[in-house]
Amino acid sequence: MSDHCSVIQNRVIDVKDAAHYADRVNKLREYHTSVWGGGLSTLGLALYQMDHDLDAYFASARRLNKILWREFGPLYKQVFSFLENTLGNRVMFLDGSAFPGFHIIETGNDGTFWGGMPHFDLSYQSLCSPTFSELSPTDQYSFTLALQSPAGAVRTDIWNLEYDSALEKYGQDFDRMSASSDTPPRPYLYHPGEMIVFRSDYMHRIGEFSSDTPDLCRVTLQGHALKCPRGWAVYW
Ligand SMILES: O=C(O)CCC(=O)C(=O)O
Repeated sequence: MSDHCSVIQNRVIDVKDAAHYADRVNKLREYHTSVWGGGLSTLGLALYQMDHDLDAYFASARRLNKILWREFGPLYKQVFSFLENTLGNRVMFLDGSAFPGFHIIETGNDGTFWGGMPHFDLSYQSLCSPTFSELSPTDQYSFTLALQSPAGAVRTDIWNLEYDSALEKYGQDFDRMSASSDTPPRPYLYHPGEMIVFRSDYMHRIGEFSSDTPDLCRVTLQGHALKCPRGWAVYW
C-alpha cells in the first residue's frame, strides 16, 4: 500500500515472531538506555541521540552491534529481504554504523504517552565516515516495524510536509511545533509484524497512545536506508 509522501505499509513477520522478538527486547533490559527520559528507552543507540559525539556513536555501535546481531540476526535478514523487495536494490549495513535498534516506550502515570516531537530524520548529515562520502544523501527512507503494541496502538503521524518545502514556507529556523499545527498529520496505525517505510524528509512523529497495562511497552524496530551506488545502506 503506498500513498502521499511515499508511505508503504506491509507485513514483514508474523504475529508470533513479533511477540518473540518483543520478548527478547524486554529481557535485554540491562542494555536499555534512556537518553532523554520521558518514557522512551532504546536498545541500541541511534545517531540522532549521539550526533554531537560521533566517536561515542561509533564506539557504541561496535559494542552493541555484536549483541544485536546475536539476538536478532534472523530478524535483520527478514527486514533486509523486505526492504530489498520494497526499495528495489541490494540492502546492506552502513559500515561501522549502528544496526537498526529498538524504541521501547512506556506510558506515564496518567496511562498515556503524549507522542513524540514532530521532526525530519536528517541525522545522516552529521555522518562523516569515509563510507558517507560515496553516498547520495538525497534519497533516504526511514522504517518502523511494530513488535508490541499496547491496546493495538502503534501509530506514526506523518505530515504531508517535506523538509525543503518547509524551509521555503517557514524559513531557515522554523519552529516544527507551529508548522505541525498548521495542518493535521495523517495517522498510520499498524500492528505487530507490520512495517511502515517512508521518506525520511517528511515531518513525522511517534503517535500518542494510552494503555491501562503500564507494564506493556510499545516496542518497535527502527532504522534508515540511505541510497548509495552499491544499493541501500542501513543504519540507525
Ligand atoms: O516509531 C515511530 O512511530 C516513528 C519513530 C520516529 O519518528 C523516528 O525514529 O524518527
